Amino acid sequence: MATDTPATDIVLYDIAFRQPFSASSSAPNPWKARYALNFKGIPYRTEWVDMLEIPDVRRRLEVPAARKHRDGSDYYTLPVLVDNTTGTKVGDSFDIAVYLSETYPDTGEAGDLFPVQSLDFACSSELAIFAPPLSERAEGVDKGVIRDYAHFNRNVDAVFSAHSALMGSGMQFDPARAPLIRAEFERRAGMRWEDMMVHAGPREKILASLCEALAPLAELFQRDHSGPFLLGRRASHADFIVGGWLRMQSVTLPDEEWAQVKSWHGGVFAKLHDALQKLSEGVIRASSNR
Ligand SMILES: N[C@@H](CCC(=O)N[C@@H](CS)C(=O)NCC(=O)O)C(=O)O
Repeated sequence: MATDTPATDIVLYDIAFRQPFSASSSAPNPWKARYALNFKGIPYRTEWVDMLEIPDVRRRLEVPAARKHRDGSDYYTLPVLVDNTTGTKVGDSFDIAVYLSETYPDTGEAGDLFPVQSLDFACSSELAIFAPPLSERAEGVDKGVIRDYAHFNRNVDAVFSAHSALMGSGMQFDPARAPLIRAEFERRAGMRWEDMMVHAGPREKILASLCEALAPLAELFQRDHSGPFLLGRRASHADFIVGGWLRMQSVTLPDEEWAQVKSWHGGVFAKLHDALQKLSEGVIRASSNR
């Protein structure tokens, strides 16, 4: 596990791909949390965790698994946020955003992470099955606006997860660790890495399907033409939910495919991704020694 300077009381645990970690960092859920932290302007440092060490790290932190594997066993994931100023540990990106909003309501100039807005984006029922479960808290929150964001999170996750074969092959693991990490993915899927890619079908077809599935989401971004965010010039956690997946695509897709994604639907996703560069600085600055 590697630690970035500077030392602060708040630690974000993220997946270490290959060096430099800041450039290869491409797991969408840690990115959602990072954007939320940077939006609030809250100082923190990043702990980079090897993917195969996530279970140990989470057990050591005593943060229960947030997901289950298909065989029912615990699926340990990141991000985890440890806030030593309040003695709180949060093990889910959505819960982290809610925690930051509640614990640091007056921090940052940009305002609340969860402004009221209409987030009526629902993916098709075929894609809905790909949505990873949300945390108990996100499933159960009773506040109207947070519930809307949780619903949005689930639907955005479903669309991108259903097309994750596009990104899987481009994940930039440390070459020394890649065979072990691939073996772990093979164990989970019950098939060889190469077969997973073949099984998913031709890339052009997956790209076309993703483009179509993103059309209603793009429409939401086109409601306010002052852009680049859903609420025009004002960012919110909904933008970070989409932005986390765009970050993954920007790192893992071949250049020509990423260029295609950026050209879809009037370039709304390109504009969002570009605007979020400003909120990526935390990791880039904190990792400048790498
Ligand atoms: N609902 C959780 C999902 C977290 C999640 O699935 N994290 C992925 C990275 S985006 C992970 O840690 N994967 C590790 C693995 O597959 O071993 C959240 O929002 O934090």
